Amino acid sequence: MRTQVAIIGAGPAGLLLSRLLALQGVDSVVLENRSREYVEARIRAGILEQHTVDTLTDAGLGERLHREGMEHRGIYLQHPGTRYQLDFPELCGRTVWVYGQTEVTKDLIRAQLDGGPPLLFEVSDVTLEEVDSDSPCVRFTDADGVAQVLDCDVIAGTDGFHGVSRPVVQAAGGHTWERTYPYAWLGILADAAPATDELIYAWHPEGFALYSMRSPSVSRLYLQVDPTEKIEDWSDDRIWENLARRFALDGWDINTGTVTEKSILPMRSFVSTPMRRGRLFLAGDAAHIVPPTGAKGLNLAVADVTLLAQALVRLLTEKQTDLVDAYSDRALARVWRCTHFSWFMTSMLHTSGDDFDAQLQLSQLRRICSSEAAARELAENYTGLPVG
Ligand code: RFL
Ligand code: PHB
Repeated sequence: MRTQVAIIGAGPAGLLLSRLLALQGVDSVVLENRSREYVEARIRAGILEQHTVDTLTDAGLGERLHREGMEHRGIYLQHPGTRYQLDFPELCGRTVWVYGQTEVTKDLIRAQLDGGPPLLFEVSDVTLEEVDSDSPCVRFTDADGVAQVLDCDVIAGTDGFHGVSRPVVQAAGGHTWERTYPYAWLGILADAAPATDELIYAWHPEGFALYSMRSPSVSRLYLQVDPTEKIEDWSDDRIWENLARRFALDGWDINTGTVTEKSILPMRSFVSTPMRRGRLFLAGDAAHIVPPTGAKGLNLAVADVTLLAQALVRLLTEKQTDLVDAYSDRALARVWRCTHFSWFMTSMLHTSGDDFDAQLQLSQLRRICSSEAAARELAENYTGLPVG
């Protein structure tokens, strides 16, 4: 088998890269170790920045997004007794969209299987070879158990945090930074109409809570919990009681409903540099992880592959290396901005039990709710800074 770009991993980064390359006449093959059903069922991010929506729309993937997605003009920041609305268009001229990563992935897979480049599910034993040469290759076992070799010009490592690509880059030298936070999120999906028109980020002495949604009839809610908590110890009643307490506001009530999914997610920041070794390029969670408080993970993956697609088109069709040479530094500038913003939102909203920390957090929240400059800084970062 031969292709121009071998793409490892069919998450949003790999699938969108394949699509962007195809639109520019560059061919690729996507290799995914899980099944289509598994990939389409994973519940993850829910907020798309304006640039993500624009990128998907320009790539011909905006039809269902614009029909079923919900444009949000802001968020609420809450601390006991106060719920304050940040108006994004007024503060920075941009909005965000609520449209689940699951739906983005389904749209991308459908487009790929409908006449797009090859996408192979359930491959195993993926190994990357000769990445320092101009003709690397990928060895793998296909879904029928047959050993295959995929020769290519470039490999894109879009195989997420636990993939095989990042270790290959790091083996040639590099650096990683990591911060593990002393809290986790307990997330639920519920058949309940959201009791809010926009997301609520709530500070509470018992811990952070986030009110999000997937549709007019499905809510997505999160509670800060200790990372050692076991999901079996959280009955639905206990979860709803905690949510009701942390979001409490006079004259307002949460909407409860059947819980259809619940899990506990660890939170960490992680950055791996460089994002390139020879003809192997990393993008998305393969190179970096952010805690979800800033809603940045999926959007960063889209920003990476937007830059990478431009760079690879220039390399493979114009034989110019300037953009691939600049890729890692350009991508990392945005990665660090989003890493900072995600850390900032996480640090401002999660309680540690320390009263001094709590007073600083409340002071910061009051500042954002009373200063247009402080609110604008949050709005610009939340809605996404320009890619480039
Ligand atoms: P993905 O989505 O992890 O996709 C990587 C793909 O590579 C496959 N893979 C391999 N394929 C072939 N060979 C191998 N050896 C392979 N190893 C792995 C995997 O099966 C997978 O299909 O990475 P990508 O494309 O970079 O996309 C990044 C986003 O998925 C991620 O940043 C966000 O979902 C992060 N994230 C969240 N972000 C938010 O902004 N808000 C959220 O609420 C939110 N919740 C989450 C999340 C990430 C989670 N993970 C990774 C555990 C909740 C969870 C549970
Ligand atoms: C979500 O809807 O899953 C979501 C929204 C905003 C965040 C994190 C997760 O900051």
